[in-house]
Amino acid sequence: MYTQALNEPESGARADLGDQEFQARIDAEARIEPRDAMPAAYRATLLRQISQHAHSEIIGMYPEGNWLTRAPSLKRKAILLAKIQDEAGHGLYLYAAAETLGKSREEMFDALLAGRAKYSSIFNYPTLTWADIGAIGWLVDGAAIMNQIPLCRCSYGPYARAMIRICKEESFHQRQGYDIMLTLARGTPEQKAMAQDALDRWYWPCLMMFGPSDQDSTHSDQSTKWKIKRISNDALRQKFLDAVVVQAQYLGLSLPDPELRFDAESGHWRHGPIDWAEFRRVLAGDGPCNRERLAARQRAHEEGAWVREAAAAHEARRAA
Ligand code: FAQ
Repeated sequence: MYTQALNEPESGARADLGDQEFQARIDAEARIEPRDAMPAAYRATLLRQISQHAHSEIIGMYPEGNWLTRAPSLKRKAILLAKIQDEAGHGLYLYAAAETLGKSREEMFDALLAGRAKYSSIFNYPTLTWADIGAIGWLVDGAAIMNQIPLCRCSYGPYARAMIRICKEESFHQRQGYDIMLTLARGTPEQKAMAQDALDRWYWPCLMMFGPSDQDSTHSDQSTKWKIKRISNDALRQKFLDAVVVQAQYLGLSLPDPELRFDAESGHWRHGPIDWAEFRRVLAGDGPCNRERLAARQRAHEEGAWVREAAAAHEARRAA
């Protein structure tokens, strides 16, 4: 049985599509729009992924926000401020895209604040030095772009369209991070050591960002059939690694992966074993900063209550 979108379908939209007919539309590369009929499971999968993605953008502001007051120059501070504001915007586009599937923003916020919703594992790691801001831009935004470019062709229209602008902004984020790393790597021996230390700490968590390996990924098969996912977790991780190895070489930094090797037959770099136990621990809420991130978000929500109340009062007065 299919659920209807929140609103009645516009004339012409069919609520009675069968599974095969829906799949045929997907196979023909049709864009699914909010008022179209869709299987309940397709709607639920999108809501899960898009809301997790939105939460990631919002929680993702915290590790970088930690360095806003300590950026090494006015220029670096202005760039970092703009980047963090972009992340807030990405969260808002994504919440708006998720709302078109029939879930309210308040419900999504509640799930995040109550610790029921997931967000990307990567944002549960600490930013110990300024070089971490470089590593986040270079590697975390680099991984995010790798994952998000294929999402611009996702079968669900509002998500795909949101991703186009997000990817453009992520490219600037990636470049600013690499620029910080380049400056540090070409700086004093202490600065270069700081860049190396940041790379050492962010490399493995970034490889984990792409999600479990394909054989352990619960949603990949169905999401690929529905053209929500276009490239598998492992294939994206591979593309990321191939890019990062060359970029690290240019920086004169080494990857903390003793088993890293070039496979001449396939033309790809191969990483050593990923510590999936650590990944599962972070997902279960026991990463280095899970509690801190959630507490910061809860505090911000409480402290922002007066803004929501003022906006509601203004709207009520305007309507009257
Ligand atoms: N962290 O079956 P799969 C950014 C969960 S945005 C936490 O493979 P799926 C911008 C997964 O949810 C970064 N959980 O799942 C920025 C599922 O759990 P569930 C976020 C993870 O959905 C930069 C279970 O494991 N990007 O960085 C993770 O097919 C700098 C099984 O996994 C997106 O969200 C993880 N890393 O594939 C901001 C992109 N990986 O729901 C600030 C959109 C997996 O059954 C500063 N999302 N899980 O309870 C996606 O592409 C997909 O959802 C994947 C996972 C690829 C993340």
